[in-house]
Amino acid sequence: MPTYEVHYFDTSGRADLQRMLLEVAGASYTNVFLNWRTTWPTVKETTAFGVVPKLTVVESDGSRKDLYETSAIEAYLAESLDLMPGPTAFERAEALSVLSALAELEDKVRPTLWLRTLDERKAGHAKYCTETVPKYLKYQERFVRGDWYFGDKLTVTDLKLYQLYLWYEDMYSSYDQNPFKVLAADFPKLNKIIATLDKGKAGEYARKRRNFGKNRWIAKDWKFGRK
Ligand SMILES: N[C@@H](CCC(=O)N[C@@H](CS)C(=O)NCC(=O)O)C(=O)O
Repeated sequence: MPTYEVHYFDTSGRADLQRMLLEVAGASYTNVFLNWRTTWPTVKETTAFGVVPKLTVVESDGSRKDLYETSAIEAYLAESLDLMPGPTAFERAEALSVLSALAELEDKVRPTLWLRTLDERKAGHAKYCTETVPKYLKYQERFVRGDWYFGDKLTVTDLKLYQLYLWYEDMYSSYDQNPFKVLAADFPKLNKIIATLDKGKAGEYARKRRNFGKNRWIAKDWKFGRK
């Protein structure tokens, strides 16, 4: 069994699902934290595309290889840790399609995070929660084929959904506005997946090893900030 290193900043961000996959599969991994001002400028020049996360795979003979780009790392870990559906390449590609659609929904909120005034951010988040999220989740709810997205097997798609839910908890729980909860009646299958994961290893990861306490949501300002 290889071991893994997740190279990223000391926040959940784009490494969240990768760490969750490793935790749920019981794989051995370490977080290698980068510091934006001290280590990152030098490390940046050593990376494939100038950005992280980077996943380092350390084989049992000590050899190492590096993988970049969030979606590629997630797909690789899902394959390697038996968190892809099957039995054919088609179902695996379907899983990637679910990940792509959920990542698109996640990306839709990013511009709002950088809006300059409090009123702009509040309005941006309100529109996102009430208009954008329901539009996307309607189709996600239809896709679910059993207790999990792909029937009776837990896959990376379920964990991606849970990771998105956790991000909404970070941002919206202090105002009781997590759309998964506000719109619970519209998304029973999605909420069932979330509730099941919350009780298991993914929930334990979320409660004990996900929040590094540095980059936190500042509710009164509707934005993330450093401690
Ligand atoms: N397309 C990349 C984007 C990664 C990305 O934007 N990473 C940010 C942190 S979330 C980063 O490395 N920023 C540092 C920089 O741009 O110098 C992916 O999906 O992994």
